[in-house]
Amino acid sequence: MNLTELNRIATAMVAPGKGILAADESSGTIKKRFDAIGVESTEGNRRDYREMLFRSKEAMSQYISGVILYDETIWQDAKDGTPLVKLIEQSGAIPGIKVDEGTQPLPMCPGELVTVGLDKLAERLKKYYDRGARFAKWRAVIDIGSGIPSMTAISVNAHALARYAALCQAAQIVPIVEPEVLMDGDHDIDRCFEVTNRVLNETFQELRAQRVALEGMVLKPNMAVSGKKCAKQASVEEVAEKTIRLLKACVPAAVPGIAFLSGGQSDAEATAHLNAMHKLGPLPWGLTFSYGRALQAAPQKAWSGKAENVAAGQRAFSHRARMNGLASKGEWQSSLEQKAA
Ligand code: 5MM
Repeated sequence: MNLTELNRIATAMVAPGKGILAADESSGTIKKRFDAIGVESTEGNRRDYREMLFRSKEAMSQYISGVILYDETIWQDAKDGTPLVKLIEQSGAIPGIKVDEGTQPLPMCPGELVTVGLDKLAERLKKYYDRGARFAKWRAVIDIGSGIPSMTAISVNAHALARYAALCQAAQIVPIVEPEVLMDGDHDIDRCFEVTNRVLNETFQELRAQRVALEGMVLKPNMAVSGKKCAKQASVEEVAEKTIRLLKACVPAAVPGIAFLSGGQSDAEATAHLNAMHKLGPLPWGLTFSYGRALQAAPQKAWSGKAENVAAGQRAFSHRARMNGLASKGEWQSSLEQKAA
């Protein structure tokens, strides 16, 4: 393992002003997104949509540091025959790959899930590296509800995250470690804080136990937020203050960067929260975005599957990427959104 090189890539992934595009929707998830805009989820339509994003010159060259791909996409070519991975590299961004194989019910723990995909992962990582992937992603899902999460679910998911991260580093690939505490439910922000605290502590304990080099990874956590159905929604300032307090308590300064998931927040909320956190600096790690929905909802709507809308889709993507790029430096203002509208 070349740790200097892993650290160089991890640092580039969280460079100020830039963040990660999570375009690794599995077939089921992208179908849901396409259903919402009335587009059939065929292999060709998925390719055309992602090609539109990766050819968005302004977004990709100025605000996107890396792209997380799904297995289908990493092997696909653009309409002109250029591999989609090459389009990403040519824009100056780093290609990455989602390597988990989704979730399964966790035995003896009703309502809880464990992420799977460790079998043969070493072989798959080698193929992805040869294709150009320089980082990977594995997402664990922790739900908050009555009597859950159990320590069993937190512990087995943390164990799998660390096993994955060690395998990535051995294959010279930077692991994005994503333990997502879901924001579905009616819990308040303090319950989210308490559960995320337990999840992050357990995750770092496992990472250390399995000898993962913290300097060669990126953490992708949820923010401390109120559950979507909670009657009292925390303010932007409270989310920023509690999230930074949580991360400072749990994430060692050796970790080069933290890139948040958006988790179902609106585009504007995800941007405002990241921006507000940068007002609380200096911070010991790079802090940026690795959004899926909060970067793609607007371009999906603008594109709607029509070739004549490609330029509009790219404009919408570039706008959200720019807003989040500014937020990753604490330089975003809500008036910039109104101007664009
Ligand atoms: C883009 O969505 C990713 C893949 O999800 P599925 O495996 O369910 O299709 C997802 O892991 C994503 O990378 C993160 O949750 C961040 O995306 P959001 O939309 O939460 O920012």
